[in-house]
Order: sequence, then C-alpha cells, then structure tokens
Amino acid sequence: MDIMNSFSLKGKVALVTGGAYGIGFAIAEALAGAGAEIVFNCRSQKNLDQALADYEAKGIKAHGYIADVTDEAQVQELVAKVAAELGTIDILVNNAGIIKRIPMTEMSAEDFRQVVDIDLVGPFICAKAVIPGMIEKGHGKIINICSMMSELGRETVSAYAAAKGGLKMLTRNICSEYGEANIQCNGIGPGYIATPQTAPLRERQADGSRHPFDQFIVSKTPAGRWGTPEDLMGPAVFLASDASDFVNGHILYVDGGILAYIGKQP
Ligand code: NAP
Ligand code: GCO
Repeated sequence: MDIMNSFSLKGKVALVTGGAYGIGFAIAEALAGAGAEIVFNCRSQKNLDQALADYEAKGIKAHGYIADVTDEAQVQELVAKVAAELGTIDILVNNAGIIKRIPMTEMSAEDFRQVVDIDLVGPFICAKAVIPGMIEKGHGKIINICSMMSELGRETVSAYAAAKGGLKMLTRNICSEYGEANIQCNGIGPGYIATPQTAPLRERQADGSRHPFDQFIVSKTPAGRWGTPEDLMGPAVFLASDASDFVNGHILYVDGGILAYIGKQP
C-alpha cells in the first residue's frame, strides 16, 4: 500500500456546502490541496463573487453556485449540474450552518425551526441528493460538520444543540444505511473555532478586556487557545480520502481536548 497516495484526492469532485468563508473555505482549500476539484455553494451573489476571488488568490479554481441547502429543488439542480459539468460528486462536506443564541424560553418556534432546517434538514437534503450518484459510482464520502453541541449543552443554544445532536445521529444512520454501498459517512466535531460565527463571543469589552466567554473557552481548552479553520484541514482530508475507508459512523472531535477535560478548579 502506498500510504501517502491513500490520502490523495486526485480526480475526486468535492462539494463543500457554505464553502464561501470560515470553516468551509479552509476545508475546501485542504481538499483542493490534496487534489480534489472543488464545488461550493452559498446564498448570495456578493459572497459568491468574494469567495471566487479568495479561491483564485489561493491558486484554486473553485466552482461556485448560489443554492440554499434548505431548498431541495435548488440542491438537486446543483448536484445534477455538477454531475453534467464535472462528474459525479465523490465527496460531500455538509458544512453550511447557522446559530441563534437566544434563551430557550424567549425563542420563537420559527427561529428554532430555522436553525434545525439549515443545520439538520439541509445536510439530509444534500446527502439525499448525492447518495444515488455515489451508489452508482461504487463509493462516496460524506462528512457532516457537527459541534461540541453534538455532545454538550449550554445556555442560549437549544436549537443549535438539538440540530447538531441530530446531525450526529444522521451521520450514524447514513453509515448504517449506506455502508454496504461503500459510502463512508463521518462527522467532524470542531471545538471553538475563530470564524465569523463565533466573532460575537470574542468581541473586546468596552474597557478593552477580553470577552468573558473568550476567557472561559480558553480556560476550558487544554490546548489553551481557540481553534482555527486550518486546524480542521488534516482531519477533513483524512475523512475524505481512501485512508479512512474502514472508518464509518464516527465523529472526530477536533477540539483541542475540550471533551476530555473537566475544567480548572475556580
Ligand atoms: P460561518 O463563518 O458563519 O459560515 C457559515 C457558512 O454557511 C457561510 O459560508 C454561509 O454562507 C453558509 N450558509 C449558511 N446558511 C446557509 C444555507 N441555508 N445554504 C447555504 N449556505 C449557507 O460559520 P463557521 O464557523 O465557518 O461554521 C461552519 C460550520 O461549522 C457550521 O455548520 C457550524 O455550525 C459548524 N461549527 C462551527 C464552529 C465554530 O466554532 N466556528 C464549531 C463547531 C461547528 P452564506 O451566508 O453566503 O449563505
Ligand atoms: C456557542 C458556539 C458554539 C460553537 C461550536 C462549538 O455559542 O456555544 O457558537 O456552538 O460555534 O459549534 O463546537
């Protein structure tokens, strides 16, 4: 076995949802670095144009489309278009996601549903759209971007935790249902990663001091720092490549050790 070659993604087509910026962009950059052809989607022309320029600046010729992961017709159309223009999708990274930080008793059912719709129903819609092509091709890799909230709760994130806990189980179910078709579906559970999504948790206070949540997270992380999108690059390549062909239904937590740690005595 050529071990380095087993990590290569040459000739593979990868769709990274929400790959315009943040974690999705870094994962797409990693998959491109390992040889994959990159397709991504986002919701606005402005983000699409900016992302295409950002990929080009990295020397990556990415294919970007506007499609909302909650819209089944748009996703089916995107997958068909990619199949016609580039070939069947070999790798799907379900990365697109949002969070709403609202105490549960103040949260509307509409807000709760919107989070679940994007973070859980979206991955279902995208996986459903690519699985038939993967079955026909005889292989496929699906990576669901889970969260610390796939395991833990905290104030204000009830909808997000419900969705990401559900995404962990959707991961195991896709593995159970399609493992036989040589499809591996795994999750990556990022710890606290510095991206636009977590920017409000890192904002400087009026007196210039660090946000209390920023200090809390650094003290809760054995690595002693926030993660960066780049921390997810190696794990994503591993789970997208032949090197992980017997890894299925697993959630790989990339959290600097948060889940292993009880925390410091106050
Ligand atoms: P981010 O910076 O807010 O980026 C989210 C991406 O998702 C954007 O590209 C956004 O693009 C896209 N998106 C949102 N809703 C969409 C929809 N309905 N259809 C298509 N695209 C959509 O977030 P991030 O921090 O990179 O997070 C990426 C993923 O990792 C999310 O699933 C998040 O829950 C998860 N995660 C993040 C952290 C963290 O600490 N940052 C930790 C664990 C897990 P548009 O707005 O242009 O559509
Ligand atoms: C929050 C955060 C988290 C992270 C991440 C942790 O408000 O607690 O936004 O939920 O983004 O998903 O893994």
